[in-house]
Amino acid sequence: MGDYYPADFAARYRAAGYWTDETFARFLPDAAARFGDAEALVGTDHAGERVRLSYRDLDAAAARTATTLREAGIVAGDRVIVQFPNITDYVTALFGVFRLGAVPVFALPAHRRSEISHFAEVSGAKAYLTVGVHARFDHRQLAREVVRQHPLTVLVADPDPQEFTALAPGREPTGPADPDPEDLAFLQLSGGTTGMSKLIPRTHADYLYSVRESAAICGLGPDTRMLVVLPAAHNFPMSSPGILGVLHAGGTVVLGPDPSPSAAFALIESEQITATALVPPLAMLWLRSRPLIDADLSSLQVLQVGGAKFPEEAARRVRDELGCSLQQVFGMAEGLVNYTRADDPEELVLTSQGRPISPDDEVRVVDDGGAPVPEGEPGHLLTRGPYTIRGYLGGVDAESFDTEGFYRTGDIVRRLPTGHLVVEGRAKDQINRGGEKIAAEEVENHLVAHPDVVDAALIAVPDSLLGERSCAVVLATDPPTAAGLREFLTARGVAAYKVPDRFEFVAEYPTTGVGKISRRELRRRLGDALAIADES
Ligand code: OOB
Repeated sequence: MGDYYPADFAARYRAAGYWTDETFARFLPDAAARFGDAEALVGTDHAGERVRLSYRDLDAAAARTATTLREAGIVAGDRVIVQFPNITDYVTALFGVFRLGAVPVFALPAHRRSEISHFAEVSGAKAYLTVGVHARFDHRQLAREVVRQHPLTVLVADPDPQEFTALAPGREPTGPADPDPEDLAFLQLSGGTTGMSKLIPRTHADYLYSVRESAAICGLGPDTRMLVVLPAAHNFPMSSPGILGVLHAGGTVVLGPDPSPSAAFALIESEQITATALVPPLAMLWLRSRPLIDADLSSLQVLQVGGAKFPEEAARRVRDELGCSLQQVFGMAEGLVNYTRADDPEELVLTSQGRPISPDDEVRVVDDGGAPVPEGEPGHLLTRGPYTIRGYLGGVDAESFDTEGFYRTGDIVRRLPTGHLVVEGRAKDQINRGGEKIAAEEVENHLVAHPDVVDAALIAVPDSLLGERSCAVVLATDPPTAAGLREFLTARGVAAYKVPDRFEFVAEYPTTGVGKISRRELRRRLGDALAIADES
């Protein structure tokens, strides 16, 4: 059994019925037994072919993919990096890995050599599952670069896997493994604040509890038809309630490769979609585009928005302009997920980010010194509970967890008397670029590797569409150009969304009392500069 939670807490979560014997190895076999011929998954495969799979078909495809993985040498407990766009091969590969009792490491399609190599190193991954070409980028070339440093077995969902193994269903099925429900099920990625992003160990029992409860809170059932346009491996579309919630409840997952309004609206109409999840910039784009696109969206009952703060003005437009209700979702890959509920008063749905899933989610809102703030006042959000991690992979760090095991989210929130949370800001050194998280230090480390860069600070600047964009404030001897630095970062294999949106070159930094770079002062100065630029 894994030691992911203290024994007394684990016993309590079991006794409360939160943690059960269910595991991801048996997830699809169980769903196939319950839902058989019902439609489970709709989408396109790696070849662009339209695919419709029943629960039975999907389970069979995963069972045969597991055979391919097994023949490639993957066994229970192995870590396997999984990097896919929103295609049906992702789901069969993922459940193939689960079936073997192997442990997926979830990469995003945007990740490049820097990130994939890092995941390989810290997870000790044995294999890497990916596609051939996606969005004009050849993942086989990426794999080739990664395996130079890390000896990974690479399987590629493409008829031409080149020197790698083809990821396709094998001839025979492989039966499900029998992992311990309290053991590691997969590794999720943290948005990160320091260095490279840390890996988040989630267990079968803790995660499946959040999946089941999320599905119940969101009222999912066999009639649910959910469109997934956000990157499918992110925690929000994966489990809040996402792909896993829908498949647990017997509904249909429709994978959309393209979140643009024209593509998504067409799918909503043709697939009779009832629910979908977006980050705020996409929700705002959908709102703006609604009058311009002729599509029948009447099947859509609920739009979930999360990953970053949804501006209230936009929230107020959802019902009238998209003709569906809004659900706000405030979650984190480390655990805690909050939802506004269907029967919440409208004002709470529009102005809060919801309340926790579980009655045993412990929430503390504290001041800088760690003392609780009065109810309704902003403070640091700390949390502990039946599906929130107690430490990252590789051990507890005192910065992220307090002595009682509470996770320091880095978010500043207010808690209302109803238990709903309102996100007011952030204390962590992270940029939230429309839901995509960028750890300032990670990008700064890449920048200071440039021979002309003395020091660098990455800060968030407000943006009307993305909420925030990133700006690198660079101290350099012989200032390189912004274009030169962008190229430098790209050549280092950094994902495009982490490359700063703008660069400012300075001769010195404002410092704090203790001599650290004052990001607040940088933001203020930059804010002034931007305001002046806007006026001119
Ligand atoms: C989700 O997960 P992560 O791990 O990518 O990012 C978590 C962080 C939170 O700590 C917070 O800073 C921010 O993203 N965040 C929000 C938010 N939802 C997430 N900030 C303001 N308002 C919101 N509604 O982003 C995630 C995981 C599961 C479900 C939904 C989102």
